[in-house]
Amino acid sequence: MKRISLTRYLVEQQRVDGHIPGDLRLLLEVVARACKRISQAVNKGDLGEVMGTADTENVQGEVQKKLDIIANEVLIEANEWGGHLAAMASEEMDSIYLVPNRYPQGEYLLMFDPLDGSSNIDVNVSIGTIFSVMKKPEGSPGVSEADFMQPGSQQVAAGYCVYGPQTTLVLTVGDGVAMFTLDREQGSFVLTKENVTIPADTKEFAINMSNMRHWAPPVKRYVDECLAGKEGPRGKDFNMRWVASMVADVHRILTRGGVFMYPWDKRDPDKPGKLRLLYEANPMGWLVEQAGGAATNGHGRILDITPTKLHERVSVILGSKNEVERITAYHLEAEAAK
Ligand code: P6P
Repeated sequence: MKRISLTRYLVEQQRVDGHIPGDLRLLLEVVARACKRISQAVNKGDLGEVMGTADTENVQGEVQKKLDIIANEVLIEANEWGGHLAAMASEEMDSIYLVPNRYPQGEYLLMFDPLDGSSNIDVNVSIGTIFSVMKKPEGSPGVSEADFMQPGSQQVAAGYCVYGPQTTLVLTVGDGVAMFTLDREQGSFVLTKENVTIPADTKEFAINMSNMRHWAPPVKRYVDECLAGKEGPRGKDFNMRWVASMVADVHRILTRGGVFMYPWDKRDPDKPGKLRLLYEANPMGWLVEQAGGAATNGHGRILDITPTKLHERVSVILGSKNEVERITAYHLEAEAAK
């Protein structure tokens, strides 16, 4: 493949396809540069005094890793002065971050999980940054949390950067999914895959099996059928994977298919799920849809959900279209039977 940089890909999306305005292109280049810096910090490991936990908790009540805080600060500092953003929201911050008055205000809202999967940091397993971009609603005076309460279908860009054996940025601006691998010698992201497609069928599912006794019946039914293998109703054997890092699990699904589930379970019945809608499920859901897959909460399309709060959680079932549709059908059958 001819070596096309992320910058050239975005310029072509702007100039040739008229797909993205210049401001959005510049914003995405800033996010990519921030991911490069996060990758450098992550890759230092114990050599960089960035490992281990900070003595703080985030809004989710989770103990923050030092790298969670570093990644959050890198994204804030890289983006606040550029003039493309009205505000940012992060898993690591209770409320939205308004662009300081000393900088020009822009029209975009940037949401991110600065370092997802951080329980894997200390054991050297892939982690990543997830980001989502929307436009601030027209005409709304100033900017507030209410401006972020838009369904995921309103995203104008979404992606993640996985810090694994390679550092790879995966991006959609609504024209399919492209993957860019970081060339450390050049210091630039190089296009290595485009028009990424998820096979509609799969033999691989991803779920944390230790929660089996807490699942709703439709999820249990689906997983039991997978475990029954070729002798069971599915007539084929399945494989299971669970990295406990959504970025790594979704990257595998974009690369070779599969289905990822973090469903509601009865451990915390009032919570719709563990994962967050604005900066995990929405960006990953759009990427998967753009690659021909599907993403639901078991009842309906994730990207159709209008959030009511910044850190809203959601049940997530995404990946190979035929499998997601099967699991969703089991949920709808169970509801109809009530
Ligand atoms: P569990 C990471 O903490 C995360 O938010 C996702 O990246 C991942 O898929 C999930 O939680 C793992 O959760 O309960 O298996 O540790």
